[in-house]
Amino acid sequence: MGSAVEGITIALSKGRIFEETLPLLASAGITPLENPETSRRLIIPTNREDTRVVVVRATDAPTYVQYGAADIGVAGKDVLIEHGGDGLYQPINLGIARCRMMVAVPAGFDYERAVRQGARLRVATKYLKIAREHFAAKGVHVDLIKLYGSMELAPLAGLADAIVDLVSTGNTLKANDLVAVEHIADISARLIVNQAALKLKRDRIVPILDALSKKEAP
Ligand code: PRT
Ligand code: MG
Repeated sequence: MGSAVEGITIALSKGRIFEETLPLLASAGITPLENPETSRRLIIPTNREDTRVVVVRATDAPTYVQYGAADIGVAGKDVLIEHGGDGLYQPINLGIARCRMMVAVPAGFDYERAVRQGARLRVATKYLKIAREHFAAKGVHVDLIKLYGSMELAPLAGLADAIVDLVSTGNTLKANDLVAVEHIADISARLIVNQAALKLKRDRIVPILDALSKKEAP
């Protein structure tokens, strides 16, 4: 359990997760003392001496919590599906960082027709597991191409026929002449807790869960 044994360590990614988690932490009486957007420090103290925030990549939050390097973390449902739930307790839907997992194609591409005709689609995505399950359930044959970001570029550059990606405002799709053709899932961020930490540090973790549960999404 490393250095996390004594206090409470919370894993957050910078950007929308950090910003949208801040008011929730405040309701639990926790205020980080630095902003990861402007600070280069990866371990951020809080107003509570026994509580710190570690700044991780969004996709790494479940890993830190799974191994107990962080006791608590916040991760998108997308990240959790791809990671799998090993060693994680997922008690609360925080209802923040909301978006939709979608299939998108270039504006001129007749997706329905391609699917009807049983064409083999090339699909670029960061979300291999979600995409594989989605197309398998539909009985659509796909070649999945793993990317690490900027999925919107793939159809434009001729790498893929379609993408599976997150959409919130839809502005990125629009700016790249792509249209969403299928909704796969609604996504929001979840609180995750290390199962062993929940037992060993119950007295300190449960009040945090209680405070955040009061804000739980419907
Ligand atoms: O950005 P970075 O490569 O560092 O990491 P990340 O993309 O994994 O992290 P971050 O902070 O961008 O996202 C963290 C979590 O926020 C994700 O795991 C999602 O659960 C959630 N979330 C909510 C989103 C979005 N909305 C979102 N719009 N994650 C990504 N996007 C991207 C999307 O991939 C697309 O490129 O934003 C673009 C589309 O946005 P719109 O508004 O133009 O539709
Ligand atoms: Mg991002």
